Amino acid sequence: MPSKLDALNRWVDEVAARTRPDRVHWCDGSEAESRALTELMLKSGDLLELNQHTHPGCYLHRSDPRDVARVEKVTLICTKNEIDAGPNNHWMAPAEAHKKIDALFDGCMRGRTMYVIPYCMGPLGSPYARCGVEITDSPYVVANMRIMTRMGTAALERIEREGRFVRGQHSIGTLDPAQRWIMHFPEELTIKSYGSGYGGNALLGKKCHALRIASFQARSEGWLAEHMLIVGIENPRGEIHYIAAAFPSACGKTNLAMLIPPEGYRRDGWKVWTVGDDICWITPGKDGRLYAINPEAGYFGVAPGTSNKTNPNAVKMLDHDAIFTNVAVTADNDPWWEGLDDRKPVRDWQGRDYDPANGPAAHPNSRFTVRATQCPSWSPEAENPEGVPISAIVFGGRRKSLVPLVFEARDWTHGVLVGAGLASETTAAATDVGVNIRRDPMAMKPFCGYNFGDYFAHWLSFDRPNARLPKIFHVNWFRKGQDGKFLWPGFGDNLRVLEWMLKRVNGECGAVETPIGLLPHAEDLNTDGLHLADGALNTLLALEAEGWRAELQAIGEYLDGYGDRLPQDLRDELKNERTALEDVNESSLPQKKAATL
Ligand code: GTP
Ligand code: SPV
Ligand code: MN
Repeated sequence: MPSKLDALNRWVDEVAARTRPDRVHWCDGSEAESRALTELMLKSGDLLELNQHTHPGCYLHRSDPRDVARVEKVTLICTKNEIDAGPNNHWMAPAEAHKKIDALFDGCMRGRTMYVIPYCMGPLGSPYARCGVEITDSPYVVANMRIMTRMGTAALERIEREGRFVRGQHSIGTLDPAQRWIMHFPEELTIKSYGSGYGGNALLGKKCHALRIASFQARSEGWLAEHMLIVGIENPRGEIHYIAAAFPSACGKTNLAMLIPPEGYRRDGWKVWTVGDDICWITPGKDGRLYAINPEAGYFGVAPGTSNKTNPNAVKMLDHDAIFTNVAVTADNDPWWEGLDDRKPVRDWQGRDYDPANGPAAHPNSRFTVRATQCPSWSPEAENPEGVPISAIVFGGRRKSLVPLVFEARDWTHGVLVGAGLASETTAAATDVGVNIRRDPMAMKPFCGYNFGDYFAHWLSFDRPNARLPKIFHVNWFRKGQDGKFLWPGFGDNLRVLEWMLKRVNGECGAVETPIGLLPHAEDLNTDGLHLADGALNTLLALEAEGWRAELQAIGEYLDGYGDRLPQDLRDELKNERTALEDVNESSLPQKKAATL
């Protein structure tokens, strides 16, 4: 009798015939399998044991030093027509791409085991979840996929029921950067990745499937796959509002998702619930609201900067059963990174004796992998098959000047423009970006599987009769003063800004209308117990008209790059905003007066 697994079995046989592994192992996701894999990796040196008294079940992995982050130039979207991938992506014709990468896959698993990993992105029983199968020759990838996804027998059973899955084929190859490709074939629901064992290049459920392929599918199916955290904010009345926020890589998603409220807020009964820290799939519900699920089951978070001061929940969740990649170690064999505490590392991320002359002890993009449920603020709603209703959508980036702490978009179309104009200083999360500030619409520049022009149109299409859409905001935690220090304390204190947003959502406070959007009245932002520098709040909430005129011009030039795929509504919105801004001079701003009162 034909089974819905026939296609999967055939594909696995084909890949094995090409790559020639010594063995094929189908992952069941069991404890026994995980233990055996850990043993194997400890023997091969893929994993090193960390201090098992302070960190039971924790291991260190050191990557090849040439393989420490995503590489965007070799990350391709291979649609039939180049224009469908858009100017936001690197493109290659599918036939040429398959040929190139298949030649590298030829015989590449000789002497190795080929692992077949069935996985589910999203709660196993959710109608919004989607399955995939990753084939890989890296046991480190298997161990990470086990933490990051619902992997093994249950996922295979769902695939057998549905007969539908995304195909991901991965080999670390020789790890030679000159022979590295991360290719996506959205029209074939297929991913082929060769030559990297690192994070988003190799854990194919994450950026490759849950963003690039999923965003492509989402467009035709009427939903959104976004680079967003999902956090629940519970107020003293016990009401929980969920916020989804898109910040580019290494710009604060994990931190915001698990923030600890400032002391006064804690006393008053505020609580924070973590649903997701990186990826969010959004679908309109029957009631017109947008509902979000986190397709992931773990966090692959940035280590440097994580400490008891900045992110105590993360420190707590990392004291057992975690994989650390490219961090340093202390004399006690504890994992260590810059910003953790004032102990001294003894070995750096490459295993060398620590010498400050060699740079940071932990790689700036060093990471931890840990099960979501280990986070003290983990929300059981992360398992809700229907997802959580979204009250606010937030965009933000790292901007040391110009961009205010927070502003609200006038409406959905304006919000889409605000998202489309998002820009950020670049970070260590990708190695080859090479500019200081780049446009990163909706924080999806490296992750959208199709033309951004079409993507903006898809976003706009959610504004339809009977929709009850969330408000859209823009934030910037990274504004600096003339002394080069951050003006805003950030981290837990960001809850003050989220509280302002929720007041706006509930109609509990007004705002200052400006051409770029609605700015807070200074007195509506709770700064009790904060010690901001003199004039800091004024700067954080001011509209710098001159600078914004240049910013909107830059946004316009950027968006023009999408030619006739750019929706006319966005062009019109930007034009109106620019016209309104022409009439504003710095001294006429009500905001400055409000902020200094
Ligand atoms: P990816 O996992 O790459 O997508 O990163 P992310 O967006 O989850 O960023 P993450 O929360 O890991 O933060 C990245 C870096 O920014 C860390 O070094 C943090 O310590 C720092 N950071 C996060 N939030 C804040 C903030 O509110 N203020 C300041 N100054 N730094 C922050
Ligand atoms: C990011 O860069 O946004 C990450 C890390 O979350 S990776 O999985 O490598 O993409
Ligand atoms: Mn991310």
